[in-house]
Amino acid sequence: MVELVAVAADLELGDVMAAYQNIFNRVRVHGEPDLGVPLPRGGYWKRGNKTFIQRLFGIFGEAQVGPGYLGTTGFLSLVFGFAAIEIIGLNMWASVGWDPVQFVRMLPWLALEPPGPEWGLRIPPLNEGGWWLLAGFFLTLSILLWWYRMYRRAVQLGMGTHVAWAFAAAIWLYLVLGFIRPVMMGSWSEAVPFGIFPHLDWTTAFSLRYGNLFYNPFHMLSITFLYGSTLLFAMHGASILATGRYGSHREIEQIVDRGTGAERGALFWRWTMGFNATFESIHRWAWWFAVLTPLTGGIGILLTGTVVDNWYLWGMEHGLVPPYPEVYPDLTDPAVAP
Ligand code: 07D
Repeated sequence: MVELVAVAADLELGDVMAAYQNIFNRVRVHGEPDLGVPLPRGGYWKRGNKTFIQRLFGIFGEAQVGPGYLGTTGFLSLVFGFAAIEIIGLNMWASVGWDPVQFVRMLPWLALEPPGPEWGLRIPPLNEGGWWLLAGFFLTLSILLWWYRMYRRAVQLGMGTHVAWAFAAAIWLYLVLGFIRPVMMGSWSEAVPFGIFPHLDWTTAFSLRYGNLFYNPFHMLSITFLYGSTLLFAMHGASILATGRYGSHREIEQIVDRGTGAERGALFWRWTMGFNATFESIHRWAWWFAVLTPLTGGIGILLTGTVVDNWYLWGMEHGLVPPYPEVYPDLTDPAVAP
């Protein structure tokens, strides 16, 4: 086929290959919808077979939408997620006297706060933090069910469970912030409120209260992996796009051919930085950097207030931070101040 095109256009075969484009095809081929690989039926729900073609999606990704699979855990996860959002939303709406205009105007500032410190780990009345507990419970159930659904879907497809474990790393940080650390501190009031700006305010207040999170080595590590993830993503995305003209995204041919996109990409990085990840290992780099962001972050949050009360003073003690110059009066730990 390629040879025919080359002859017709009076071009060398190499020119045609080099001009290979993977996005800007003039012809869009529509075949039968792809329902996925045949698998033994696993689960109570029937596999969906509804699909449709959305041209716009085809520009960014796969044009075929569906078939989806909801399943029992997916369904229950949506139900509990909806219950959580409902509780959060209605509490916020109640807080502006059920005025729909104020609800929309003030939404970024509205909050559903956890119980006050006087309640410790006890269950307070609904309007004193009980709703927060209930919403948190439903949200956590929803997230855990969604995790199980991801895990099960991967197993059913005979895939590895890497996506589920990466999601688990994020859930770890979520649980540390909203459940594990508050339990260790003996108070729900330590947890994060629901709300757009309120949760950001909580973040700043947390950092200030515990002596500046920048001096927490696990916050440093988490930032390193977060920024590292974006760097790796950019390098990998750029490498594939830059070698797409040699078909580098068609992975299997890359293993057996010389002079392929993959080989050029690898050589490019050896030329420019002396070392290259392989086209397999780059995905392990990416996965680990992403997963280590919330994993190290969760450790940092867990240590705060439990093991270390003031990261600035901790930093001074361990030679990380220079003390303030003599011009300032002696610094007292705000936590032990009267
Ligand atoms: C949050 C957890 C998993 C989320 C899940 C999703 C739903 C949706 C929907 C209800 C992301 C569940 C939710 C399904 C429900 C509805 C509608 C993952 C999360 C499972 N920081 N900082 C980090 C930087 C400062 C502070 C991490 C940078 C200040 C606190 C990251 C800077 C202060 C905490 C990071 C900076 C401060 C963090 C987050 C710069 C005050 C954390 C990693 C340049 C503002 C968290 C150890 C992540 C953490 C965290 C980056 C500055 C406070 C690396 C770049 C000094 C309190 N900060 N930070 O993946 O882990 O989050 O800290 O200034 O708790 Mg920080």
